Amino acid sequence: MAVTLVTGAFSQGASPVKIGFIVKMPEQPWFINEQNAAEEVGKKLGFSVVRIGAPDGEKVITAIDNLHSQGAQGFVICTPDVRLGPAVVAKARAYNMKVVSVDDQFVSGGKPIDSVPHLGMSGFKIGVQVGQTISEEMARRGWKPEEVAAVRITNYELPTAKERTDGATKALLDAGFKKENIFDAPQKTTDTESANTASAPVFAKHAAFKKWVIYALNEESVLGGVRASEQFGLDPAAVIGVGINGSGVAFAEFQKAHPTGFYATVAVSSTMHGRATAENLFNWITKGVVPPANTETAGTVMTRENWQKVRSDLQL
Ligand code: FCA
Repeated sequence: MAVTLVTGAFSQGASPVKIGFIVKMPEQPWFINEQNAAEEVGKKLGFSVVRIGAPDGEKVITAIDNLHSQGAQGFVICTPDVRLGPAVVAKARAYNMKVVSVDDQFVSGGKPIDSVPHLGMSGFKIGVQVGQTISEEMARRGWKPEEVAAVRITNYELPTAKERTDGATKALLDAGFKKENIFDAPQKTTDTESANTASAPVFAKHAAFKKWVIYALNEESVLGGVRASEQFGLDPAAVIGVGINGSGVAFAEFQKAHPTGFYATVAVSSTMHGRATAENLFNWITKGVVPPANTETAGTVMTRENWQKVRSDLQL
């Protein structure tokens, strides 16, 4: 009779697998969902996940130290600053920990760090979906390009953010949007408050425009722009804001009794992002399977009409 040897994470004597899941904005529904999904797959496969919020570089370094002292063998990270890459990689190497990045890819000398396996959305394509969705809705409302302005909320320090807004801009211009009617609102951080502060002066400065479209790297930021348009006194029907993510932020807008200027969002499965990166890291730690170098995920347009279906299709 054949005797099967049990090997792997749970064979006798092997230490249990523990990973960190570090995110830059732990209060954003996108990241909460990613961490939840990582925990869930951990329960299924038998590893534990330490949830960490690290909004700045110092917290990232402390987090890695803490993970190491807790015996974690690796971590998934969405860094608060992509330029922390080299420092994070050096620290992980010194501790012999494995690192996988999610959403925001590390940069060194202006180039992505290819040696760290990465999973993130295909920024440019998803941006194009944003621009097309705006253009289609403009056409449906019968808006003429010369009477419409755009608030482009930008974050050019973050490559995925630039890709997304570049993609949206390209699609808008291709559809006949006037280049000179696009106004930039550079935000400092990728959240609602920073976008609100950045976009408020744009409406005031270009008050001659009565119809506006708003886009950014994510729906939190678009929401900041939409709130600024409301504060400025624009009617929701005069605003088309299209975000990216497909998280609780969008669901809350779609559930309001009356439509707001937040017209749509391009939903991406944060559940899949959290699950896949955690599982990849686990397989790397336990079986030596190196995760794919770069995985790009796709998006689905979500509106008030279809949000519940898209939400359930993407397991959000
Ligand atoms: C960036 C954004 C997040 C989310 C993620 C996929 O980190 O800040 O909101 O869009 O990419």
